Amino acid sequence: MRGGTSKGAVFLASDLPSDSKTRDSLLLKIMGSPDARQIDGIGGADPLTSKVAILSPSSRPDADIDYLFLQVFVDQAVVTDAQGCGNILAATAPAAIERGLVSAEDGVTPVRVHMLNTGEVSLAKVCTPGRRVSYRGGARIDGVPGHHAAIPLLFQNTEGSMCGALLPSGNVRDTIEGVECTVIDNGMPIVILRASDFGLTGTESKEDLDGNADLKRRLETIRLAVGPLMNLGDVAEKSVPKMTLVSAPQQGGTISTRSFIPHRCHASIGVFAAVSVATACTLPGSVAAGIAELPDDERFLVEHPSGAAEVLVHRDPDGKITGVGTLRTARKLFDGRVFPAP
Ligand code: NQM
Repeated sequence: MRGGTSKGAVFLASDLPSDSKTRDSLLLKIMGSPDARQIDGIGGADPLTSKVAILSPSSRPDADIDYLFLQVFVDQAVVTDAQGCGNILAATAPAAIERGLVSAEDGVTPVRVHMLNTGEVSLAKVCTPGRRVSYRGGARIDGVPGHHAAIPLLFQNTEGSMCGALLPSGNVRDTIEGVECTVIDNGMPIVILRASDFGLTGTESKEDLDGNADLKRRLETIRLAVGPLMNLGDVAEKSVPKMTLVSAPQQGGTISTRSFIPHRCHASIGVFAAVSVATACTLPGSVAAGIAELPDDERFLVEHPSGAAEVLVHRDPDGKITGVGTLRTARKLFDGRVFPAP
C-alpha cells in the first residue's frame, strides 16, 4: 500500500510468525535488507519505502483494529518498533476493510486504529461507496502525484507518545553540543534545530543535504547525546528521534522544514513529525516559535522539500491543544503472496 508519502507492506498478524525475532528475520528477507538497493526484496531502497504494517482485530473496546508499525532499515539488519508512522496509518484503515477486519458502511467508514507502537487510538475515515473501498477522489497531498480519495486522520492524546512527556527534557529549549534545540514528542520524538545554526538557509534540496557529510555527522552527534534526555536511551540503533531543521516559511506557510529520519533527509515530512513541529510552533520560547508565522486559524502549513503538509491544530481558549488532524490519501498497489529469500 501507499500510505500518504510512504509505501509499505501490510500483513495480517495471523499470517506472520508470532515470535518477534522470527518475524523480524522474515521481514528483513521480504524487504531485501540489509542491502543499499534491497535488490532481493520488495523494499524500495529508502526508509520511506521500507515499511511494514501488521494488522489484527483490536485488543481494546474503543478501537476497531490494532496496528503495529515496523521500520525495516535498508542497509542494516534492524527492524524496529521504536516509532509509529502516520503516513502508513492512512493505509491501514482501507487495508483493514479490504481484509474483512472492519465492515464497510455505505459512504464513509470510520476506522478507529489502535497504534500499538505508542498506545493511542486515531480515527481514519475511508471512502466506501456501496460498501467497497474506493481509492478514487479529488484530494491531493504534496509529495504524491495525482488526486485520490481523501483519508482524514484525527489524533488525540499523542503528547509524549514515546518519551512520556510533550517536552521530555522539561524545557522548551535546550543546548546540546553547543546548539540550541527544542526536543518534543507529540506523536513522534523530534529534535528541532535552526537551519541557520548549521550555516544553512533551510531551503537546500534533499539531495544537497544528503550529500552534506559534515552536517550529517553533526546531527548524529547531537542525536546520540539527546536520546537519553528524551527518555529514549541509547538511540544508536533506533530510528528516533528524528532531526528537523527549521527556517522561516518560504511559500506563505507556518514554518519551513528539512527532516532527517534520522540519517537521510525526508522527501517531505512524516505525519506525526509535522504534528510535533506544528505543536512546537505554539510553544513560546521554543526554537520553532521564534521562527514561525502563526496562522490566524487552526491550519498550520508545515513546509517541506516537496511542498507543505497541512496540520489542523485544535486548541482550547487557554491555548492548550485538544486534538490534531491532517488529511492523507492512500492506495492499494498490489495484493498477493511474497516470496522471501531463503
Ligand atoms: O512522522 C517517516 C513517514 C515517516 C513517519 C519517518 C511518519 C510520521 O513519512 O508519522 O509518517 O519519520 O521515518 O512515513
